[in-house]
Amino acid sequence: MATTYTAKDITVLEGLEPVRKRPAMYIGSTDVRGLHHLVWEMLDNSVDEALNGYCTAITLRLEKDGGVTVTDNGRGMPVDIHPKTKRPAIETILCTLHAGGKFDHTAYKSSGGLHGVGASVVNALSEVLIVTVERDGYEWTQEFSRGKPKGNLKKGKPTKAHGTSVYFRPDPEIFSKTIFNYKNILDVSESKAFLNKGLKITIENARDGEKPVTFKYDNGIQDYIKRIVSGTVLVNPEPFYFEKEDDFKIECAVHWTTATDAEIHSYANSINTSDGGTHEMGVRAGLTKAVRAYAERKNLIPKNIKTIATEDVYEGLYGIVSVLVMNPQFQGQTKEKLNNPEILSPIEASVKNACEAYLLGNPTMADAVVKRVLLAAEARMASRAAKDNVTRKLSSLKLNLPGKLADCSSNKVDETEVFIVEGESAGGSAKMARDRKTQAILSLRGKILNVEQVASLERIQQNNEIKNLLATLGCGVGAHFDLNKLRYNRVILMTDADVDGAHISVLLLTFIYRYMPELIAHGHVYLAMPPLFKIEAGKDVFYAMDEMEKDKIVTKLNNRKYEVGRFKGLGEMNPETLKATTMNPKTRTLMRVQVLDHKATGDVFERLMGKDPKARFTFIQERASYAELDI
Ligand code: 28G
Repeated sequence: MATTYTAKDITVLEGLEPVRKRPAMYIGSTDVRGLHHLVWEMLDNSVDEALNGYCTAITLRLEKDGGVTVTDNGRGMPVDIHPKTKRPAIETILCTLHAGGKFDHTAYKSSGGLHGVGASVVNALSEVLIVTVERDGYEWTQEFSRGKPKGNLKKGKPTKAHGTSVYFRPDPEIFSKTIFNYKNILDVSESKAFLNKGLKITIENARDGEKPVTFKYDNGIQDYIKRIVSGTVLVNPEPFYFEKEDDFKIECAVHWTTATDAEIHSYANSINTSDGGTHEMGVRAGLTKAVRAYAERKNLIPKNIKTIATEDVYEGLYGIVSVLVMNPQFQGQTKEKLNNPEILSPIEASVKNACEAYLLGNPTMADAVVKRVLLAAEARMASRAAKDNVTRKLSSLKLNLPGKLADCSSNKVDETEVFIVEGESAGGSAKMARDRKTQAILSLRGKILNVEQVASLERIQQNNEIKNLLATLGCGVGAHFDLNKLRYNRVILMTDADVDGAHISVLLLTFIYRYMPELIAHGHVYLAMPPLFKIEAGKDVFYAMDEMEKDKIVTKLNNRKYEVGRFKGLGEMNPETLKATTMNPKTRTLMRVQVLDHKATGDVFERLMGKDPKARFTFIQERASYAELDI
């Protein structure tokens, strides 16, 4: 293997005193976590050699004396004499802070954040460190204590091999605890093996007398994803796998499962980026675009689903993203987020292309994936509808509802209704008679506009009663009408069973018919049918909606003595009677307003609400005597 690297490429910075003075600044803490950073640092140095294609095997050995030995078969730390320091490169690497080659940017390195502190930090914080290098035909050794050389670099026996081996024993003056966690070391080592396909990592544990464990995964992250999804139901039995290297290297493997949660494990230069970052974002966006494009191309999206969202594609998705970048930018409190903006759109574009090709090439799996994604989209829409119900309730807390509205308490639009009543006393009775949970009362107490005589919607909307009505219904008006925002399932006009009552009903119906016709078309508008007569025969009480009904009842009473009373208005009825006759869904009669003939209806309204008051009233009286006041 040709090595053109020489000692003059090293940038010398400073000594190791600062590291021993403030260890936490370099390794995060001096507890067990910090202790393990020493191991990760060494392991990462070896992995770096592997990332750059010079190392195929790493051994990590827990020693009986509490130390650790990390060995790799890479190029070996350079041993030539540095022209400035006149010391061997290896000594400079281990005894100077931030010592690094000038050509760093041409190689991948796992260094970044806490991990990037260098072998010198490990040296500074170890009571003993012995480095053995095989390179340039010989074995070389040097020993250190607490960051200082115990002697010069020694040239040993000749060897054709190459590699680096570092034994270190953490300094008990620095660390509160110096016992390594074997299980933790196994786990981290295995993930490094998964992320570097073909790399052999062996863990020996002489300390506890365990058998060596070797990790080697020739299919890298594809083996890793298999492990992660084992035990779940797969939607695509073969993962989507993608790999590409130009300015940087990207590799990802993805399974869709029937699980409702999701996990993307992301790594940058073999370091776990648990907070994600630009690599993960690029993959997510690429997958979404690919699934969307495929589903659109194959016409698989039903009408009720507006669009496939990123979150739909993400549901049940298990994936691994691994990137290698020259200059990783780690961000965030714990440096566990990758922030290299330049990789985002190339990743998105290439993942999109590759995933779309994967879907097109595997139609059976692709259709299963699309089905899974559409299911998530449906669930999302259903939960949004449920949320809207809550929002409705919340919006009533915002006090933008009229004071004249006594709202109901239910969040479920489907079970609710609003009674529009006219007048103070009617409103009072209705409030007492209602079921608070499902029935709301809006009392209109001012002059209701005759909209047929007012030119613009703008002017109509300035009318206070209309304003209150619009705020109560919530569904907007005219071009802004949105039936989904209707706050009640039934809008019930409840006016006195007399000429004035009918007049108000017609005014309201005109407004609704002109400016929110969908409300009628979808069957949301009703007329309440309060009784006009009360017939008492001894203990029996009967109610009649009109003359005809009254006559029927009276005839049936034969020769019994009876008395007929006439309600002047809703306000006159006691709440119990109002409830039983007009409001209780179990005992009342409602009339649903329907438009059967638009042309005829328009004419009727014009006649009703036009300039000729005489024509208007005759019509109402005529019609009011019939039970069917459909328009
Ligand atoms: C055994 C414990 C951990 C290592 C190497 C190989 C080279 C090296 C190490 O160079 C200067 C700084 C970063 C590149 C590089 C050898 C180039 C040519 C190396 C290790 C230059 C140090 N020949 N293997 N350092 N680097 N293994 N394992 O530490 O930019 S450290």
